[in-house]
Amino acid sequence: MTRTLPLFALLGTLAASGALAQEPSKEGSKEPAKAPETYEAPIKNAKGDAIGTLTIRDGANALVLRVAIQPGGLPPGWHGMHFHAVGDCSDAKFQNSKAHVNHDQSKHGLLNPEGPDEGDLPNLYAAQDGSAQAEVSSETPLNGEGGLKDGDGSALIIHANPDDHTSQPIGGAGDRVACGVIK
Ligand SMILES: [Cu+2]
Repeated sequence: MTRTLPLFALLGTLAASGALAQEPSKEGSKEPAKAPETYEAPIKNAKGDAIGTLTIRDGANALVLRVAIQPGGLPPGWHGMHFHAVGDCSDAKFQNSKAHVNHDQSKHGLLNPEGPDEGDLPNLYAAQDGSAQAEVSSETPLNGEGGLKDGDGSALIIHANPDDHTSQPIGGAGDRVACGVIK
């Protein structure tokens, strides 16, 4: 008895410490699974009419942006699309949204060796009827430091022309034709 009792006590201690050691590491290694935050806002043209919707889902690895433009919303063809620095779509030329989100002064362009800036996104293609559907990802977060929902928010801007993804400052994308506030 005097020999077996300490053995049981020892096994019991090991089992208890093993259980204690496992639980915190389980919780600490991964965020508990939860649905990504979803943000939705209208996209408006220069007249202030809603032409579609932007939906952002913000996950641990990437932000996923979905753009849905209704028929008649855009001229057919390719359109540059970027996150601009201020969540203000109140003027007809959308200049209040300022330049691209770009905290580290990178060059513009997904295909530029000195880029991209944080606002850069792939082009959006509008069909013959002026509608468009796209889903793209970005490493720029929705929340937190450097996120799209910073103090003054951000804007999704759709341009008149395609972005060549290399030339400065906006890849030749031209006028700003549609805008959605991200705040
Ligand atoms: Cu732009």
